[in-house]
Amino acid sequence: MKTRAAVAFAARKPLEIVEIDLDGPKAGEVLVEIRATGICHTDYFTLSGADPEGLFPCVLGHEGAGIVVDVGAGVTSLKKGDHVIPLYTPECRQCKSCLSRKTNLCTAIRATQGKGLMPDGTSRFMCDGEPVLHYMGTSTFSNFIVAPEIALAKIREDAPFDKVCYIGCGVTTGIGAVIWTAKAEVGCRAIVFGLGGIGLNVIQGLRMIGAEQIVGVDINPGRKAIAEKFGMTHFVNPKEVEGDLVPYLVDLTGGGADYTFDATGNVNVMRQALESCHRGWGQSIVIGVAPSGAEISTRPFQLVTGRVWKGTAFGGARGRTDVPRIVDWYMNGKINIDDLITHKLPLERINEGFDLMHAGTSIRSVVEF
Ligand code: NAD
Ligand code: AHE
Ligand code: ZN
Repeated sequence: MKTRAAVAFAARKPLEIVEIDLDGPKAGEVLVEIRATGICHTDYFTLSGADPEGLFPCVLGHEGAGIVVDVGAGVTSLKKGDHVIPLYTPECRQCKSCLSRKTNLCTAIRATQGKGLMPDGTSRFMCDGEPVLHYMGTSTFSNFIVAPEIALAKIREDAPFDKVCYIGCGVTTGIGAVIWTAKAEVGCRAIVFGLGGIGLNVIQGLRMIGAEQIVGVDINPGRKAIAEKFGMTHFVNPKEVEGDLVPYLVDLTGGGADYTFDATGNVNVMRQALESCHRGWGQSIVIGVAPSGAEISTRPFQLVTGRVWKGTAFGGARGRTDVPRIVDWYMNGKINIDDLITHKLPLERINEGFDLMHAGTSIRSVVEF
């Protein structure tokens, strides 16, 4: 069949909207019509050429929602007409990682996924007779995709695609980093570095669990008002702080934060986040994705004196289990997604979504098919 898609033919080039070929689902796979997709900073990161796993040509996008159109042989948990959110972190419930209950990082298909291929080692996308690669196992910048059954979360049918697509990455990552990775508790003090599509969901998660103090740090003063709406108690613009940022934040949080979160992808900020933690117990959660070759550093003394550095992927969420619950939270009014979706675009204007992200004008742009 044919599908309309925004194809990344090469790094650092605008996406091109073209009709490409899509093979039907093989055994264990599902054909999905994507109805809406968000644009995450990670899509830009890969398009920029900074991603060691970035391969071209490919169809980017990993924050989508849609409807099952067809299923391949052996698929039992999904049927035509089901509403789904594709998962870049699948949940097979059988691999060593899933069975460990210690991580959400299912390893069932990670090797082929990282090469832009389906689990059988081939691509379902073709353009002019040449293969086009998948991305993160999702490729939601295509109107139709094929994805493994284990990489699709079935969601309720009354949830609007143009909102819950954001649960495919940003919402789950931010809220999950607080509740599943940090396991932050009522009354804690926290600092969130980077108040974009992820950081604002960290703030929302911190408000949900009853944090006492929620400090937001961003170089874009335009983030202050929206972050306050989501629960931020103190805003810090590093450009307006005289002297070092870390002692300023340690002082502001009464000796350091119980939890800090990096949602910038900047390794210098990650160091500031670790060093702003409270001596003896503070935990710093790395969410941001950093370019190929970038490394984090600190004095080992920071760890010797009890600070903990942790990372999180997809907020520690087990997608098929947790994503439908987060959709319920949205539908029951427990979380706010609407105010974070600042722009809606047709597929033809998807490149504007990247421009808006750069300019710091958007929180999330959503493309509707
Ligand atoms: P975004 O562009 O919407 O937001 C980034 C924010 O960081 C912006 O508000 C920007 O002004 C701010 N910022 C930039 N430099 C800063 C600095 N030096 N100090 C303070 N603030 C600064 O991006 P996003 O979609 O929110 O993604 C944030 C990061 O999280 C990216 O690196 C992305 O790749 C990563 N990410 C990781 C996961 C995961 O599972 N670990 C999931 C989604 C996104
Ligand atoms: N390919 C990159 C790493 C990118 C990365 O860390 N991705 C996150 C999700 S970002 C979503 O916006 C993730 O889930 N990581 C775990 C995994 O298995 O990829 C690189 O540096 O090679
Ligand atoms: Zn993302």
